[in-house]
Amino acid sequence: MRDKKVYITLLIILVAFFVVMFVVFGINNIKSSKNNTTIIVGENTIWNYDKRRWLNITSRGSIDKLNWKEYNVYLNNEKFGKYSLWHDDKWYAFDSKKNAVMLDGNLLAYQANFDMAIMKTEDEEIDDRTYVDSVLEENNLSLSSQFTAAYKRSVDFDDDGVAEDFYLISNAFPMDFDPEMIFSIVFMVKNEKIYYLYNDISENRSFNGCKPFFTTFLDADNDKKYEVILSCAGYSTSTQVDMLYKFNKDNDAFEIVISNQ
Ligand SMILES: [Ca+2]
Ligand SMILES: [Ca+2]
Repeated sequence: MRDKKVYITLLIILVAFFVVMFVVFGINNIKSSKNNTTIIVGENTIWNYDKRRWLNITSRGSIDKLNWKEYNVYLNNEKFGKYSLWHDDKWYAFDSKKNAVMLDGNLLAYQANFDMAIMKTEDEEIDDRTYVDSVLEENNLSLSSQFTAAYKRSVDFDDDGVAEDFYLISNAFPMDFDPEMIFSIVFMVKNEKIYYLYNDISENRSFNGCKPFFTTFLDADNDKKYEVILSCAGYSTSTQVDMLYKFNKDNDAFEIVISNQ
């Protein structure tokens, strides 16, 4: 009799445990699987996220379906407002009275069934060259290399209350010097460890290479973990590459979730 009571109690505890687990994790899972968004990056990239999958939208028919919808528009990482967008050879914006509005700056726009967390960050000067020098050295590049872009952004990317530094160095498209190698390197430093995002090094064939820039730090899929959109412009502006990176904890490394190339 006593044994039976113990079994029943254990069974009740077990059932209660599974019910709680389902309520906590199941509901969160169902909620997050319903997140969907369309993100526009510059003139060359449209990403769609639905049912946990990212897709590039490239066909004319699919792009036409996005026309005249209202988007949350950001320019140079600053909130610009809600505007209808229309795409022809590039994106055009219109206010609620269908008056044309100038899009002057790096465009990021999204439409989503959630409020996207987009971090406000700014390029900062690199005052301490320790990590830049160690990255140059590690990639067999001269420590006296000149740059055409060199800055960092401080972002609490993993939300632990301490900012990580994202460095960007490049000598792509040099005008007044003639390096042997053209390089563009982007990396994060956390706890004195270097994590590469982008590392492109090639011989100087004049105006080859791609100059990277941070488009934005954001939580694109609303899973409460930040991603970063890194873009890269070739000498001719039609060749912009846009890449969405997330940090893969299992591999302890950044990985590209989706890219337009
Ligand atoms: Ca942090
Ligand atoms: Ca995320």
